[in-house]
Amino acid sequence: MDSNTEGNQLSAERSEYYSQIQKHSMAPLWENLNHLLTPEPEVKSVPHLWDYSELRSLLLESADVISAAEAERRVLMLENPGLPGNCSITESLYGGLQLIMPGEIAPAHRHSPAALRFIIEGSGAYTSVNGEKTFMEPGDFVITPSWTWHDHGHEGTEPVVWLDGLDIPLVRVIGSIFVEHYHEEQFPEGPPPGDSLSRFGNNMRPVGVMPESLNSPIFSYPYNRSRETLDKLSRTTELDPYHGLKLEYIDPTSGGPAMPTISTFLQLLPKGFKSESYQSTESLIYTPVEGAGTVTIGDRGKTKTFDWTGQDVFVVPCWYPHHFQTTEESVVFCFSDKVVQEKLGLWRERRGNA
Ligand code: GTQ
Repeated sequence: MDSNTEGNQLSAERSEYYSQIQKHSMAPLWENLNHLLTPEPEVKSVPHLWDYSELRSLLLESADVISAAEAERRVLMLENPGLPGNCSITESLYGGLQLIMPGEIAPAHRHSPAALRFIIEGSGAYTSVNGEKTFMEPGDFVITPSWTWHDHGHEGTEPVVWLDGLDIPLVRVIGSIFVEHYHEEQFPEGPPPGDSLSRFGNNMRPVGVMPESLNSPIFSYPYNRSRETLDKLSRTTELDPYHGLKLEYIDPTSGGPAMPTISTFLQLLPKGFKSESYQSTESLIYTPVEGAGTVTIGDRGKTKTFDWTGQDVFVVPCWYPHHFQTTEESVVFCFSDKVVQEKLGLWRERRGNA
């Protein structure tokens, strides 16, 4: 017998064995070890950019297809092309563009996954969290903590669009998905609009009150304040070669991230800035607010460069090296699963190509 025949026989013997053990819901680790434990992360999601100017009219058309009330949430999910049918923008996170038209109400519900909103266009719409309305302006960052009642409404005159970011894939893999619908269209009005920001958003807090939630008690981080902070700091702060000037949204009562499962950032990249190559294990979803530039994502030989401008959305999957180059002063919002990875001791980064 030559060695080839011997090999074929062996593999026939093995595959017979494999089908035997499969009947008992067992499988050979040795056939899987190499793809199970890889020297470095290998993910299915791929770098991708959604060009807002290209998809905007399609998004607005959804208002002719279905009402917010019927849809419950009229959202076009941003599905990563590497994860078709998965309702995921990355392995751990969900992204979508939600549209609300004047006069509409997206009815009250609550769910175990947490949500963030980053406002893309329009004004006059609000989200109500446990009865506190937050009116939303482009660039505002708004949170809906896990299991809080929320509905959305619109008292203005133009379409309003925001980017939804949720931790659905993460919560789903653990299994802990719950949803409940409120018995009325809207949750009863509670504190006046802006109440949480007044109480907790000015480096002070009401005496005797210590929120016990894992979330920031602030539901809205208005763009004008964050933008002003970036502007002031940019005049006196040395830029980080990898991040430019990058600030994290925090829970002022703990100093930690605003949400327990999603990290959120706003970043200023000056005109003509070229960042150094950077990679980390968090998967990142970006949406530029102002400015324009490019992002190059991937390894030597297998890189993709995307042109971006305000309102686009793009993804940098786990462990993809990437760098930015701007043609204008730019402000970019991003969110990721960094906080989860850090809590589990799994987050890593690599600066430069070393
Ligand atoms: O606004 O509550 O994009 O429940 C997906 C699920 C938005 C929301 C989404 C949701 C919401």
